[in-house]
Amino acid sequence: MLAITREISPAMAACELTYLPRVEIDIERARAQHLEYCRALQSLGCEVLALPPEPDLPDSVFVEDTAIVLDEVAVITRPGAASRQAETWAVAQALRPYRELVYIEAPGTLDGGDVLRIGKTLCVGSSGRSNRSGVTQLADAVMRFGYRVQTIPFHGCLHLKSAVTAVSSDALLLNPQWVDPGFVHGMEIVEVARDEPFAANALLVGTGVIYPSRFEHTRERLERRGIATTGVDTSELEKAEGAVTCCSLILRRNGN
Ligand code: CIR
Repeated sequence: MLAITREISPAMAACELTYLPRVEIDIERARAQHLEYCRALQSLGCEVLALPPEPDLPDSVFVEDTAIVLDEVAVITRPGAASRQAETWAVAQALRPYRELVYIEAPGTLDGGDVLRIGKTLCVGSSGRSNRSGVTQLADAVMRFGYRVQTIPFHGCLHLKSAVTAVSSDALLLNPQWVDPGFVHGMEIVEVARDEPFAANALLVGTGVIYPSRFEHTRERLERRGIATTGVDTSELEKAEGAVTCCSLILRRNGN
C-alpha cells in the first residue's frame, strides 16, 4: 500500500472553518502529530509518499479531499472551498504513475471527505462542499468500472466521513445524530459514544485502524468488537476541522 500525505502548511492558521470557531493552532505540535500519523501508516504496512508543504495553501495537509482513488481510476476533485482548489495539482502529479486520472470540472465541486466507498457503492454526502454536478461527474467517471453512486443526506458536520467511516470490511463507525444509518445494508454499525460526537472518523488501513486516542469511550467499543486501533493524537488537526481520514490517500500500487 502507498499512502500519499502532504506536510503541514506553515499557513495552516488560515484554514477554512465551517462548524468550529477559530482557535490558535500550534504548528510545531501539528507537525509532530502529523509525523506520528505517518509512522502509524508505516506501522500498518504503508509506504508513505510525503508531498512537500504548500506555503500558500493552508488546508493542503488534508489530501483526502483532492482525489477519490479506486483500484481502477483516480478522480481528481474540484474542492468546494475556492481556497482549496489549487491543492489538486500536486496530488494529481503524485497519482499519475499509478492510476488513470479523471477530473471533476466546473461547475462541479466535490470533496473526497464526502465520499465513503462501501464495496462497489460510493456514498456521497450532500454537503456544502459537494454539489450535484460534482456527484453526477463522479458517477459518470466510475460507472464503467461497475460502481454506483448514492447520495446520502447528513447534517451537523463538515463532511460525510466526519459522521461515518469504515472500520472493517463489514462494520461502519457512525454518529446517528449526524447521519441516519438507514442507508446501510448488510454491515454492522458501531455507534460513537454519546459524549464523543466527533469520534466517527477512523482510518481503515488494511485490517488496522488509525484512531484518535482521545475518544476513549468509542475506542473501547471498537476494541470490544475485536477492531484493533492504533492511537494517534490529532488535537491540532482537529482545530482545522481535520481528522484521520483527511490526511492521506491510500492506494494499492498496482490497482487491480
Ligand atoms: C476544510 O474546511 O476544508 C479544512 N479546514 C478541513 C478539511 C478536512 N477534510 C476532511 O475531513 N476530509
